[in-house]
Amino acid sequence: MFEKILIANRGEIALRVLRACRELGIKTVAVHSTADTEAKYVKLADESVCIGPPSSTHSYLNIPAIISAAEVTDSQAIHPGYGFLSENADFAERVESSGFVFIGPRAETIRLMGDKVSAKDAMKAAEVPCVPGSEGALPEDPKEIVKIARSIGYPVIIKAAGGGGGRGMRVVHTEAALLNAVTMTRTEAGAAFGNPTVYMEKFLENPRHIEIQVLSDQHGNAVYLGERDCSMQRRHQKVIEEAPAPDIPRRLIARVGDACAAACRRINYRGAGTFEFLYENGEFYFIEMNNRVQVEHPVTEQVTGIDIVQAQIRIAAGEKLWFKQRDIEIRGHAIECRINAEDPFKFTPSPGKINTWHAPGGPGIRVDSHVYSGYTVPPHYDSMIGKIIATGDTREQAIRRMRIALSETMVDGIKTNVPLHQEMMLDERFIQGGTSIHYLEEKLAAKGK
Ligand code: MV4
Repeated sequence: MFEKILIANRGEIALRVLRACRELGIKTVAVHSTADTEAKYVKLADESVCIGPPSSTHSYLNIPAIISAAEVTDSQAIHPGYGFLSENADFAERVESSGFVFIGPRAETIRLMGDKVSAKDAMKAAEVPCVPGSEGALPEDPKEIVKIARSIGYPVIIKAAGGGGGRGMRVVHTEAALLNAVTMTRTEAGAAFGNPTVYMEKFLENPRHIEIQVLSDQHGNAVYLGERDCSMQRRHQKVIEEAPAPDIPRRLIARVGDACAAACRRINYRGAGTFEFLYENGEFYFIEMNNRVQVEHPVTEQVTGIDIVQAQIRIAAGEKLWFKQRDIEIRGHAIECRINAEDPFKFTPSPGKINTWHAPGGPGIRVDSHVYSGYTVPPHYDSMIGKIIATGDTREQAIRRMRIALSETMVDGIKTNVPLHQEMMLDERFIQGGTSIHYLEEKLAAKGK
């Protein structure tokens, strides 16, 4: 096992990784910008290194500074968390060529999955169900493009190979709008991702976002840890996640989960990963794969009892998976509310000093947050200040516990989205479960009228 790990991230996930390291008896190095010098997780780490000014470009995205920090502290491995450099193949490569272990997939895998066309090709070859669409990238010939769209049937969606997470896509409803949309998406993709390649899919009008968590070791073993429902989102930012997904037959999950684990074995995947699917009319359609630990990983941990961050570390250190698929049981139900420093209904960021922070507690409540009374939320980064995860025997119990937890949560000094979550936990359609990816935005739009 590693003796010392450098955590190349900040905020709640830096603290989450730190806790995993401590439980495994591994020393930690926190790297931080000058805006995070006073952060509690920086003090909790065994060592800390300042890697630059507040702007993430010059600190948390500063590859040479992070590699130097690993060198001067004699770290053996680097955990990238989520966001920042976590899915940067060049970073993973530089980490490994400098003699450190990157806690994540091989650079080659990150590159494969970063290109959504090659990711989909790989998944198709592995028999993971995909959205019907073009065979790989769209050709140049306009006649061919029209033909492909006709064979798929409108509406279609044009997506950038270099995009993902909702960036670089355009929905097309008619043949008249097709070629212009392809040209525009190509131009934007070239500018945004340095890659004008686009592909086409059938546009699914009202799907749910269901994702499968996997773990895959370096010895050919892979398992899936069930699914998460992340349909409750606004502008591609998830707001509430849960596990298991309401009302999806377990045999369907088992079928798609087995396909994901098989795909991991086939591509020799290393570490934790997430297969993102759209789910509509009882069918799963693969869209993208994420190569990192995700914000919402705790709901899976709560219902499986498996510590995903510790698993990432143990797999990176070369351990064999210590359990089999048949050992994994989904028990109870977990719901996560992301707590953001923002106006609860206007969504404008609300950084600043938190005068009072009272975290909730009690049966089934987990709080993953790095903030405390007196902490100042810097304006330079993501507005998420933590996550409340409520677990119960049933979904109803998890919702009841979340309502109580939200009522106990006191944040004074900045605005948070706690009132939005309180409203959601009383929302009839949420309580019913199984809403589509459009539900929250439609609800907010209706309220605005
Ligand atoms: C789609 C889609 C409908 N049909 N693809 C958006 C994020 C990116 N990961 C893929 N996205 C979508 N791809 C087809 N063929 C609808 C979306 C989409 C979406 C997906 C997941 C969660 C939220 C979303 C919000 C809007 C659109």
